[in-house]
Amino acid sequence: MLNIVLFGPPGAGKGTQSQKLITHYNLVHLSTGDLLRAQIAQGTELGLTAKKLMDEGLLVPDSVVIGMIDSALSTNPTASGFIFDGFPRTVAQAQSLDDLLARHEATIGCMIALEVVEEELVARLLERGKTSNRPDDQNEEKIRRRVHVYNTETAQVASYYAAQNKFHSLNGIGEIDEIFEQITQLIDKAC
Ligand code: B4P
Repeated sequence: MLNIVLFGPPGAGKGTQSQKLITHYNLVHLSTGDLLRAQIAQGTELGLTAKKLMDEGLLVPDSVVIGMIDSALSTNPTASGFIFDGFPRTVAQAQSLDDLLARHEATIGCMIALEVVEEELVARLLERGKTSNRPDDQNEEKIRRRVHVYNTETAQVASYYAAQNKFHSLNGIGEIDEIFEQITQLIDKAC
């Protein structure tokens, strides 16, 4: 089983690269952002709570996203592996992911972090905001808050995986296909 955490700040290219990786390696894509947006679209109580936080660029509670990942793992018992995109975003989420995978006798193979400077992130997300209909992409102040939340609450998750010798990072600026090529080389060598 190949389980990969794709990591990086908002707009680093996690969702973009995940789409290519799931085809290349025949993996299941688990994006907590997509799962939350599906709840919002269905108008569930969970979605209503999450929407308020997401629109402000804040994280939703750990218990909510961990519960979603738990059920997604259970509903894909025959998967040959998973790409975790946008999860874990806190150390508590990372610990829970290890526990959940252990129940399925699986582990994370590696974390791959995409490094992109803040001004490029802001430019990309404002550009996406013109067509994405995502309120969190349409306001520079909210985008910068998301980057701040990443720096203060999420970046430390890298140390969690570094302590297990599973952390790898790449420059996330450049052509999408070239970055994909570098990610696959890394996965084939190290994960
Ligand atoms: P996410 O849905 O995870 O959104 P994201 O981080 O903004 O997107 P991503 O990083 O995947 O975008 P991509 O680079 O692919 O999270 C949204 C919100 O949900 C969070 O703020 C939080 O509130 C909540 N949430 C989600 N998970 C959570 C968790 N685990 N715990 C708590 N809360 C959680 O794309 C960005 C743009 O860049 C695209 O337009 C793309 O075309 C472009 N792009 C990509 N690669 C490029 C390249 N190489 N060059 C130029 N442009 C590129």
